[in-house]
Amino acid sequence: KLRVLSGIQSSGRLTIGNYIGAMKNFVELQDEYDSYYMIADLHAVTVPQDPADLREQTEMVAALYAAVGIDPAKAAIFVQSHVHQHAELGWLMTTLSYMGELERMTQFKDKSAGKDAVGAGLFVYPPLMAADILLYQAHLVPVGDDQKQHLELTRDLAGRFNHRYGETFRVPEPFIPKSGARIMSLDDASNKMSKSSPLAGSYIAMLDEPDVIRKKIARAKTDTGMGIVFDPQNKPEISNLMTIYASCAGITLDEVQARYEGQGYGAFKKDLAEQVVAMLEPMQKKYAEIRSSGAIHDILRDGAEKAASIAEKTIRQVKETMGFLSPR
Ligand code: AQP
Repeated sequence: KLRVLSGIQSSGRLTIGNYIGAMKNFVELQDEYDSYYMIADLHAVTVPQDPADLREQTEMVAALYAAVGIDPAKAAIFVQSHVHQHAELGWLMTTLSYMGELERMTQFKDKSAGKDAVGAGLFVYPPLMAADILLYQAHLVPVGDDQKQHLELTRDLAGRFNHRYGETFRVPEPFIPKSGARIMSLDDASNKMSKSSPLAGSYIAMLDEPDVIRKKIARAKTDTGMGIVFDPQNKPEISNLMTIYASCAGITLDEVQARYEGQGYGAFKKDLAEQVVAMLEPMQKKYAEIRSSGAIHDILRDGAEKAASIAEKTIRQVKETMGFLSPR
């Protein structure tokens, strides 16, 4: 079986962007692939996190994985910091990285823009992500569009390592959805919808209550024109809402457009809210069940065990190849 690895940071409340761009594919790939889905808590601390919040968010992401349909019997669900090999290979990948290529990463530029003090962890986020993927010799990495550049770097680092020390890592391929790979913010369609945004109105959290969802969508920005027409260049806001609609309803953008021909924004937004609610409600119900059952800790223990057995094999080989003296 080919292998898949991906993850989501426990850095806030997951949004429908995270679901549509990434998690939805996690679920779809689990039947065909040997799948590993982690909660990236080591990545989350590249920006300051309150300890109690971090614990809660980590458990929240884990339970959401299970709630959206990732089956722990098929896929390993695990916490990144439970498998210490991530930090270890992350360091080795950092030593393989160049300052110049890390400085070119747009996520680093975005997250450090305008800040007086920028954490070094933010700078070395991409080599840690490379380690996450390469540890499992993953063939495929399902991600949203914003992670494409980091994946390209991962491929470069794998190639560099193989070239310098001999064939060791599989060079992974990205798996990016054709539609919905970049859900934009509800209040500014030039920005990505992001779970760490301080503006709650800019995103729909997967655990937002139905009435909150309805309000947020009613207030979502739209242009002054008319018509439910998919045109990301000239009508970025309505196009973004149409993308969300298509994904939630499981239909194409053309079908959305046809369905709302001649109708106004008001009617469309009302229906969109109901589509989002209908998609999220069963997940929220399952989420509540999983959280109250306490089952998540067993799932994470099993997941980490399964992940660590592969990660340990890779790190051993890497250290041997690089010339680290093995303990006797
Ligand atoms: N708006 C989005 N549209 C589509 N996909 C998205 N992803 C994130 N936002 C969108 C995808 O979700 C996965 C998890 O992302 P992450 O937690 O590793 O960090 P991120 O990419 O930086 O996402 P966020 O939500 O914006 O987190 P914060 O705010 O903490 O930085 C990835 O596959 C990502 O592409």
